[in-house]
Amino acid sequence: MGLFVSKLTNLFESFSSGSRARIIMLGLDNAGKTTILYKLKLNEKISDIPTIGFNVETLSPVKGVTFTVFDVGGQDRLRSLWRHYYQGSEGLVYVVDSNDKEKIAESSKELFGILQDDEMKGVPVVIIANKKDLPNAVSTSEMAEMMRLHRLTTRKWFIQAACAITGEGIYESMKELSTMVKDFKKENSDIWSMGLLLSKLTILLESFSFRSPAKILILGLDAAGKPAIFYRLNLRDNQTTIPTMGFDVGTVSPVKGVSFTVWDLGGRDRMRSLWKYYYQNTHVSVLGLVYVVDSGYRDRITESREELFNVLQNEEMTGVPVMIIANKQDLSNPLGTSEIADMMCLHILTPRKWSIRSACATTGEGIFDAMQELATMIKEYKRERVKQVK
Ligand code: G3D
Ligand code: MG
Repeated sequence: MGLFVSKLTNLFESFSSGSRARIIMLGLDNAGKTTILYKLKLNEKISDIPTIGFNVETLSPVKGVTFTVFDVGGQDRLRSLWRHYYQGSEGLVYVVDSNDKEKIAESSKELFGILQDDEMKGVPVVIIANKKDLPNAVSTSEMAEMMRLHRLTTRKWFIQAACAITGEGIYESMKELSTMVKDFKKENSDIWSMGLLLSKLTILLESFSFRSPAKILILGLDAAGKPAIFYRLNLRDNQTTIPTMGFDVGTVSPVKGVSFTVWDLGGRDRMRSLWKYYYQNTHVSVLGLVYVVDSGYRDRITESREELFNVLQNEEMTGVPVMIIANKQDLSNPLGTSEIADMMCLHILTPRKWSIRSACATTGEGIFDAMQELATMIKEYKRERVKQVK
C-alpha cells in the first residue's frame, strides 16, 4: 500500500507538470466510483458537494490535479447540470460494474450520451471494468464488445479490469490515463492558450463598448481567414450567418454591446451596393475595421489592396480605424507585415489610424494583440469624434 501511494503520487505529479489536469469520473450508481476515489486519495480529503438532485465528489490527490465524480443515469432532468462539471475536463474515467451484466447496456448508452457533449470532444477515456473479483464478472474483451467500444473512433480509450476494494488494476488505469491526458493536452495546447486568450479578450471587448455600443467589421478577400478570426471572437454568443442574396454575412456579439459583422470582399461587383447596408446602421455607426490578408497568397495582395481602398472610400468609413491582420503566419513562407504594408501602400491611409499585425487565426496567435491595439485606436477615434461634435 505504501508503494502504491508513492507510485500514485509520482504519477499524479507528472499529470499536472506545469499545468493543471481536470479529470472526471463517471458511471452508473453502485459501479464503484466512490471506492476508487478513496483508493486515489493521497492526503486531501474528499469533499462532497451536494447539488440539487445529485452529489458531486471532488478529490485533489496532488496539487493541480482534480477528480470530479458523480453518478450518471436515470436522471434526465439533471443532465443539463452535468455539463457544468464536464467543462474543461481532460480525461474521463468511466466505471462499470463488470459483475452486473444487466446494466452494461445502460451504462454504455450513458457513456455515449456523455461523449456527445461538446465539452467532451476528443477527451480520452479509461473504462474501468470494476469488481473483477466477483464470480460473474465479464472479461474486458466481453465488456468492450457489449459496450460496443469500437465505436469510440474519435478519441483515445483504454479498458482496464480492476478491483477497487483491493486496488488491483487502479494504478494501471491511472497510468494509462496519464499518458492519454498528456497527449490530449499537447494536441490541445493551442486551444488551451485560447482559453486564456478568450478570457483576456472578453475583458478587452467589454472595454470596446464603454457607454455606447460598438460595431466592428471584419472584411477581406475570401479564404483570407476571416471565419477563423470570427470564431476566435465568438466568446459566448452563437454566431449567426445571414445568407443574403449573393453573399453570406456573419455576425457575432461576443460581449454585450459589441458586434462583429463579417463578409468576403472581392470579385462580385454587383453585390457592392448591398455591402453599404452593413456599414450603415441608423443607431450604431462602424467604429472599427479588421481587414484580413492572407500572408501566403502573394498574387492576391493587389486585389486585396484595391478592395480595402474601395471600402474605405465609403462615407460611412470616414476616419474609422483599420487593423490589418497579416494572417496565416504559420505558412512556410509568409509575407512579413512590412512587405504587405509596402505592397498595399498602407502609408497612404494616414492620417487615419491604422496598424498591421501578423497573426495565425487557427492558433489564435496575434489576435489578442491586434484586438488590443484596435481597442486603443477605437477609443481615440471615439474621443476625437466627441470633440468634433462639440
Ligand atoms: P458508486 O460510488 O459508483 O455508486 P461505490 O459505487 O463506490 O459506492 O460502490 C458500490 C458498492 O460496490 C459498495 O458496496 C462497494 O464496496 C462495492 N465495490 C466497489 N468496488 C468493488 C470491487 O471491485 N469489488 C467488489 N466486490 N465490490 C466493490 P456496499 O456494499 O458498500 O454498497
Ligand atoms: Mg458514489
